[in-house]
Amino acid sequence: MGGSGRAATCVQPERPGGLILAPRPGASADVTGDCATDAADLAVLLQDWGMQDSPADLDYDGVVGPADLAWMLADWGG
Ligand SMILES: [Ca+2]
Repeated sequence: MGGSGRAATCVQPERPGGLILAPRPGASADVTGDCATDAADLAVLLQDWGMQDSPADLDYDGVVGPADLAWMLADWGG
């Protein structure tokens, strides 16, 4: 296995270079890359709350906040 820790069947799209305000259609809230949106992803989101340049910035507005939490909860278990 490589150093990424991500399964080959769970490839996340590349993050764009700039900020995108619109949500990603059909995007997963799987922050940890384990192909499931669960407590581990929530832990990362809460740890990075208010931070910039975090993988938990699911809506790409530049900061981890309530919209990202809502996104994650909507994708919970997915
Ligand atoms: Ca965000």
